[in-house]
Amino acid sequence: MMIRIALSALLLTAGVAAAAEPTATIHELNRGPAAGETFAYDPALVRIPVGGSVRFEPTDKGHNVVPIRSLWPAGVPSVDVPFNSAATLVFDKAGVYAVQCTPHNGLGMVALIVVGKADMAEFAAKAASAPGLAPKARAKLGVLAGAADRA
Ligand SMILES: [Cu+2]
Repeated sequence: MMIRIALSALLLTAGVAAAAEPTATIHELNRGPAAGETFAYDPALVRIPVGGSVRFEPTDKGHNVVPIRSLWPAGVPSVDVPFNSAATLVFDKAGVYAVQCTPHNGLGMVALIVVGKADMAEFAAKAASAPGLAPKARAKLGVLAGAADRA
């Protein structure tokens, strides 16, 4: 499945997915890359150019990918990668895209996709005050935003 995230349209373009290599791949894991970490996207931070793509790989079962709506660029349609499904998302608009796993966001299962040039300080401030975020999710987003800022 390939989902193209555009300013005004969400297109299913499965034919393209077969042909094009994704710019980055994020694995959905029960055990994170860090010692003792559970339920994580790996890597949890990717930077891609505008028009780049991210493949979500259900390496372990029981995870999905949905936007954190308060931390999603304005005007960009929502995405929803169903449980246990591989999907490639194409990002056509610069910005910072925060996603989470529905059952595990409270455990900090979130990821950031930074597309093109982005103001990470502005994003970090938004993440610090965004409503409805679980403490671990908010903390992880802050760490990821800091890492992106230094990259
Ligand atoms: Cu999960």
